[in-house]
Amino acid sequence: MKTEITELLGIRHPIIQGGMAWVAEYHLAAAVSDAGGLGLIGAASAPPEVVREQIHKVRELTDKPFGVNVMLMNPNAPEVAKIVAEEKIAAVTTGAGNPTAYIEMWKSAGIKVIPVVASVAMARMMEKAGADAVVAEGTESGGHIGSATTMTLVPQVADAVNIPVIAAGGIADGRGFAAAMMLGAKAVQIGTRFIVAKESIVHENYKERVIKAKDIDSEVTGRSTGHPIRVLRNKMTREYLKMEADGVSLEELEVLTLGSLRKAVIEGDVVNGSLMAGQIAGLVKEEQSCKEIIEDIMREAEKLL
Ligand code: TUI
Repeated sequence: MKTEITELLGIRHPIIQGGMAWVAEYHLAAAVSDAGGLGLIGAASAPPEVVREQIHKVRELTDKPFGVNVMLMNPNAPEVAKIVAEEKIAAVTTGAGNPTAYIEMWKSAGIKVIPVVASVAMARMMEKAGADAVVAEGTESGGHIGSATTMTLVPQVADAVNIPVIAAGGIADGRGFAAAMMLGAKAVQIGTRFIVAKESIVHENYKERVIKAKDIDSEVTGRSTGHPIRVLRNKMTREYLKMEADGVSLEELEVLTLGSLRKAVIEGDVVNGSLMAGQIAGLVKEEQSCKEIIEDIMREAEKLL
């Protein structure tokens, strides 16, 4: 399927991978790109030199285009942004902030710039700042979220900007893909279904929680802190939400979440860890290769469209 996004990025299928912290490392990024999507390294809070190593490792595994997601709340973001420019990767996506300060540097390195936005105002601002496309990410997504749903956000962003829009949040199969196209998107960003990919290094316990998740197993922690995070319900979320309701301090809440994503992804601690996943986890039923996932979605979507 050819769209403005496949043309912009030089990829076969209009599917980009979410820049998931800890999850989106080089094995997953290379596998998604090799399968014809756009794979991404999620820089998250990794030290800048680790991001450079990850970029080099993707290049050893594939000659296809790939990107890096720069998480702007990371204190190291300025250094990561510089490394990304030096490495002249194909595309950058950004999350959890405003990337305006870096856009010129990335564009002059020939990098396609695709900020993730959660509002029409931010999408407009990014178009003015020179972005090549935007990801409109609905509140169904896992991790750090805005408040508008994918169904309401995508058509409003598509009407507001002249650059192509990529839909994210709640999409995991060909039906979701086709619906996103109907809303005006030119590609989709998928996270949760790739957590359980064969090439994903996520601990088996975490993958099992995603595969066994039901429609109502999604929870949002941290609404009171201004940094809402969508995860699957467990002991950590029950304790967190109780402490939040009791009005405990930000510092105490932070102690509970600090390192909790690493605990889940690497150690497989699905009791105390942070199981970031989107609301669509209930639809994700099996571990498949990235190639199988992408081809499944495209086959179903092409039939529907
Ligand atoms: O960034 C994400 N999702 C994420 S980042 C992440 S790592 C993390 N861990 C703990 C605390 C915070 C982050 C896990 N998941 N998605 C993209 C996204 N960006 N969603 C919403 C936004 C966003 C929010 C505000 C984008 C721009 C924005 O603008 C604020 C401003 O500075 O004007």
